[in-house]
Amino acid sequence: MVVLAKGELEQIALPAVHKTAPPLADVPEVDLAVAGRGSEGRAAAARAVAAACEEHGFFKVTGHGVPAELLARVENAAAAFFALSQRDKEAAMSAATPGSPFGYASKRIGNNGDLGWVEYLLLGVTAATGGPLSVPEGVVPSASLCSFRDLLNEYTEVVRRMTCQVLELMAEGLGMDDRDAFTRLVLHKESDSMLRVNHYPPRPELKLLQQHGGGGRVTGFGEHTDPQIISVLRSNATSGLEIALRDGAWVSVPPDHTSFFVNVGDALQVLTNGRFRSVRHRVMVNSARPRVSVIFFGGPPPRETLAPLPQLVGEGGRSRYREFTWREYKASAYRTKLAANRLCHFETT
Ligand code: GA4
Repeated sequence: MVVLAKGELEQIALPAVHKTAPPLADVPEVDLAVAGRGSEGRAAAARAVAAACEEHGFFKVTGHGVPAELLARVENAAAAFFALSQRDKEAAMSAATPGSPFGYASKRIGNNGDLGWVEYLLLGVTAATGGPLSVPEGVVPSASLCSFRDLLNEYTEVVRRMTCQVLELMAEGLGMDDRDAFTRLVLHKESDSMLRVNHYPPRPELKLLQQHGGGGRVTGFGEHTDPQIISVLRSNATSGLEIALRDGAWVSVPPDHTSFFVNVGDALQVLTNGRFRSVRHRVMVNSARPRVSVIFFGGPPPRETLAPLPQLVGEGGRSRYREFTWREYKASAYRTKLAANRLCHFETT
């Protein structure tokens, strides 16, 4: 643990990681433009998606068609939001969407004492909660915040569509007859999907610690798997994301602000009976540059029953997970610490 900063909320011991993670040399890549060009391109893309989900639970998406201009607008609006005073951010977003855990928060992650060098916005983006922001009077110009929320809504709709293309490729890559088995859950009007905007401020003093051979690495967001079906992340050009390989070794993911990165979540590991791997990942703080990331989490409706899909268990095959609802899984996940293995409580014996 290292204590890095002064000030009331900042006098917290942040989890430190000492070993530098080497870069992942061959990040699996799927080009959606190629997938759109004829049946051979599509079949190849579907195979590549499935292979990446089996090996890492992680891959990069290029040729996604999301306009660079939209990505830049979201990045700039997020930077402008996080540049507001602490008081303004807290006040402006406390009413973002009623009910925990939505809104603005700093350093505290979840409800069970996890801390990270990060501030973030967490928004429900289901049909029911994706409404406009309510801004307390006299805090910040309401027009700018409302347009920020509008922009995030616009971004969400575009990314949700792209996410569904990826989910279809996953189903095809698994050889499923029902190509919509995953998209149906994320497109459902009660789908429990979320958008997260993270800001990891730089820590210039880490450079000095590193030069003196000390543990100059601070955790922005501690290691965890995502509970949902799929997470689709886009960040600025600052490094920080790391994933754990099958053997538990950590590797860093070279940033690419023109692409998206996809994580398999716990729910998809269950639906595929463990064939796809929910990837353990974390974010380390950069010493020189702020990192801003925006993540769309595609989740099922709360009442949806999750269990390995029969076609993926096969006749006479063993189901590795018992049946449960997304509501049940989410409640259980929110009672855990970030690094916990959440799925083990749902495994069959
Ligand atoms: C990880 C994925 C999403 O960011 C998130 C996170 C949530 C939170 O930040 O409040 C959790 C975390 C995430 C997993 C376990 C619980 C819940 C923090 C935590 C300790 C919004 C989500 O759905 O699960």
